[in-house]
Amino acid sequence: GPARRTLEADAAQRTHRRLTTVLGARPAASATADGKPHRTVHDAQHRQVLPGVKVRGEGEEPGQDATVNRAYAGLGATFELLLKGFARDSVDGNGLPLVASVHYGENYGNAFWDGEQMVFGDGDEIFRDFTLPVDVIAHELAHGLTQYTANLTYFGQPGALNESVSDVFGSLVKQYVNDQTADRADWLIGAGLLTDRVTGVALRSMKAPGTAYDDDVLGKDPQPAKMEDYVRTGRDNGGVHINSGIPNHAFYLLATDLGGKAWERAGRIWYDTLTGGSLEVDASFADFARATVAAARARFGDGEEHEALLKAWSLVGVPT
Ligand code: ASN
Ligand code: ZN
Repeated sequence: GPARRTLEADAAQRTHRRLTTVLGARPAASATADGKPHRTVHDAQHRQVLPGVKVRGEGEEPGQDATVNRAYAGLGATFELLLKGFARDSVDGNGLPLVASVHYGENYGNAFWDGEQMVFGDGDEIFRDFTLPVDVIAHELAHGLTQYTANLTYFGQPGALNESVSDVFGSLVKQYVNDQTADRADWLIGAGLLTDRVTGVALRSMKAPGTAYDDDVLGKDPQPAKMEDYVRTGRDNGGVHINSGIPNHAFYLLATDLGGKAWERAGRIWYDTLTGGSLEVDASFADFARATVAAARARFGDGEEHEALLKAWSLVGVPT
């Protein structure tokens, strides 16, 4: 059959990634730090050259291209959750303009954050247009949030945490735009992205990692939900899109145990952990779990959040 497909970073993406480390003092106020989004969407016109032709700027009316309009709206939704949910002005906390390029490459079956902007392909025989699921848009933008905060190294456990944080904020943005409580959310990442040639419902499931697809071309969803099933591999940057299932499931367990809007308490604990400055760039799952416990205590005291959090990490086999 056809070669197995994955969502690993490809060579083009590695070339594009220009990771910067942002350390030290809070940046000075910038002209764009005004509590409003500053979005620009470009059309790469099926070439692999960035950013491409500017097609929609902030405040401009929607045009005819639904992909452009979805990217613009997805950037806006992510900006809004950061601002309203966490009082953060854009991904850098300082009004960073949000830039996306759509129609990247020919039959390009992926989307990515290149260190400076988001990039979306139109898909192929396996994946549809990557702007279709708002959680995928938010996932890519959340890579920017992580870059500007904990800057988790994209390999092994810190890499899987980097991936998981993007899934968490991706899912939270979807729940926020749908005004959904944790019990009503589907906890899928990329629902509606797979074409009808693939047997599956999404890219990943935070509720039931390992069950999103099972298909001749894609193979079976390889995600574990707990430490005893942790996958040791050199592929996919040491399994960053695989082992992210473990912290993803811990977040799901916490959010559904607490109930209500997931961004208000579970999401706040993850946000505080990511932005609090105590995480090392090479944090392990256990380091991250302990940092969430400290963040929960600082934010909510020793109440039900703390108890639910210890239970969630214990259920996935990560020590706190
Ligand atoms: N879409 C993938 C992601 O955001 C691309 C990558 O970075 N491997 O994780
Ligand atoms: Zn990612």
